[in-house]
Amino acid sequence: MATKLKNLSDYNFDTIPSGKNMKIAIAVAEWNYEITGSLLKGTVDTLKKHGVWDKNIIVKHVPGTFELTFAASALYEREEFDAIIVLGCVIQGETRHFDFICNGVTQGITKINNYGDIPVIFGVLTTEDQQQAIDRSGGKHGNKGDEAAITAIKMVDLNNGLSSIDDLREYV
Ligand code: DLZ
Repeated sequence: MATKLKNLSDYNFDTIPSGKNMKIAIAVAEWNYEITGSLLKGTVDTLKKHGVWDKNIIVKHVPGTFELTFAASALYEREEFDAIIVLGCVIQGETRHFDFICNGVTQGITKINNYGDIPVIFGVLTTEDQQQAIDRSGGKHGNKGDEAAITAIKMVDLNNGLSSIDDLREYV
């Protein structure tokens, strides 16, 4: 029996912390822009829906998903943002390029996350075909951009809480 896929945009609004005062940078790949443009729209709309101010959402475009690591590192170095979201879409082709780009970006973004300073949220679709990407960028499986926005807000809230020793007690 096929497993029912979770709609990426299904969540309980009331359980999400307010994004007021959060400053979020988004790096988005231009490759497959019919998909990544929809991811970007979902991300920005959802951030705003949860209180992140327009002026605190910064968007930077890069040529392809492989360049997202550089963009995230450069944005991280600015020390201005509470979180960075990277958005891309890699679709399986006939060559091994898919594997190299996917490995490159996942390892690159993981490395920045290992610093434990600010969260970098992985909003990259890695699909077998165009239809799977359409289904996950505003189609029948929701929009991974929504999910990236919610994850960013939750992680910033977590990170802010960790600066207080009282909040740390919850974890021991
Ligand atoms: C070259 C390439 C290929 C074949 N496929 C994709 C893709 O599906 N999604 C994507 O975002 N980018 C792709 N690219 C471009 C690479 O990410 C990168 O921009 C180039 O290799 C230059 O570094």
